[in-house]
Amino acid sequence: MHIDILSLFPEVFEPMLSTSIIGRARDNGLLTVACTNYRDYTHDVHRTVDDKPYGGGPGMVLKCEPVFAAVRDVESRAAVPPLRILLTPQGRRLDQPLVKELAAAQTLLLICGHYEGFDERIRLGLKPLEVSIGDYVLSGGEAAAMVLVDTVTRLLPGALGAEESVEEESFTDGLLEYPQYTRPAEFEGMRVPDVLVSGHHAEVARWRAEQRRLRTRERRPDLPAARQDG
Ligand code: 9D3
Repeated sequence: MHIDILSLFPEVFEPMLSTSIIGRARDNGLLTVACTNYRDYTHDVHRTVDDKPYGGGPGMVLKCEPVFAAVRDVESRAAVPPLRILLTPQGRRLDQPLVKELAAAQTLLLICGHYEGFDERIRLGLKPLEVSIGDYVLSGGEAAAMVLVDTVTRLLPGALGAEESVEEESFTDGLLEYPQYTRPAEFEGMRVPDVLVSGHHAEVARWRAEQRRLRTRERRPDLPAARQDG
């Protein structure tokens, strides 16, 4: 997969893109990422990317010209037309089914704003899929784009090692994880449950399955998996 990210702060992505699973996916050639600054597509001396809203009101609005120019330039160099994604609080909420849809694309183009809104003609002219990562206010689309890249990368074939893949399986059954412990067997008066220390594999499995059901019902009654009887 190839991902282009357009942003006023392209430098914020590099550390997370070079670390852990995303870094390894890039090293292994499963993923390429390119970050581009809208400011490189301005022509005035102040390199203006935003302006006051028509009709008045607070804040600034991201201008059409640098966004369209950046999108067109990046796409002109792409092998296939990318799936255009606008990161916005008004978008479709990102969840694992949407992540799966996005992971099926060959190329993604992520369009980030910062502080300000987008000129509406960016939506009208570029017809992007609009995506939100949840109902809270971010300072910009960059953190949301990073979340999207992370979640999509995990689904690329070969991105996860064998051990990590098992984890992936257990989340897609819709239940929360069971509690985990490592040594020491007692820490500040808190003991590891006897069943885990027992070495009784069938009982460990039963305890973990039970803990997952209890946790899901207690913490996430909204999840479909919480409604299963038993
Ligand atoms: C408080 C400002 N709001 C009223 C003018 C509008 C607003 C504009 C831009 C609110 C947040 C932002 C910046 N957020 C994003 O660009 C963003 C976002 C988010 O804030 N929450 C969840 N998902 C996303 S995706 C992009």
